[in-house]
Amino acid sequence: MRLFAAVIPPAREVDELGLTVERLRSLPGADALRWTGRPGWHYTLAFMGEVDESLLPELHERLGRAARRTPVFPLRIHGGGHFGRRALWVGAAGGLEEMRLLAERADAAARRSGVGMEEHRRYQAHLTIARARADADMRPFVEELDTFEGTPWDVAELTLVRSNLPVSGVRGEQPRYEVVGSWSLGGAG
Ligand code: 2AM
Repeated sequence: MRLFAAVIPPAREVDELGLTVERLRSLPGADALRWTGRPGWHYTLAFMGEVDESLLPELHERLGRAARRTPVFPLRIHGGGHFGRRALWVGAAGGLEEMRLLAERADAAARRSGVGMEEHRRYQAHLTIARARADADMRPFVEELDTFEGTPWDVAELTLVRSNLPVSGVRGEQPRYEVVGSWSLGGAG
């Protein structure tokens, strides 16, 4: 199964972001983008790709340990950016150092469980809100996001998500995400 570890923002913060994304979708050029589905909004910590089921018990154990070793930290949705001319995302602010640590620990947990992880890119906390099929000018959207500042929350869980890729062949259909595990961070209730 195709898996990744993530931080999932709470409903209230997702609602706030939803209002801003609605506004972005009314800007010129928005129709050329494929907007990601709000139920799937997440900050990826570590993308694992296809993971053999036999690795799951150890993976769960190690992710639990990675979570416990990382203290609860504050986070808020903040600003935005783009990767090339194809991906538009919102960023984060607050406990970015703790978030990077959690991402490294999730990556190490997967690696040590036998998951073939890709080489690290520099960790950049981002939540993808739209992708472009062809090169697009993301700047007007990023400018609009510049002043976006979400309500802070405490990140208290590391979540393991399964991504079910669309099988319909319908253009633009989104993957279906399913939470398959979650672990409390250190000190979380
Ligand atoms: P993205 O949002 O920047 O596309 C599920 O696919 C999640 O894992 C997405 O948030 C995606 O990041 C992230 N991811 C990281 N590396 C990936 C890869 N090689 N293939 C697909 N998704 C990847």
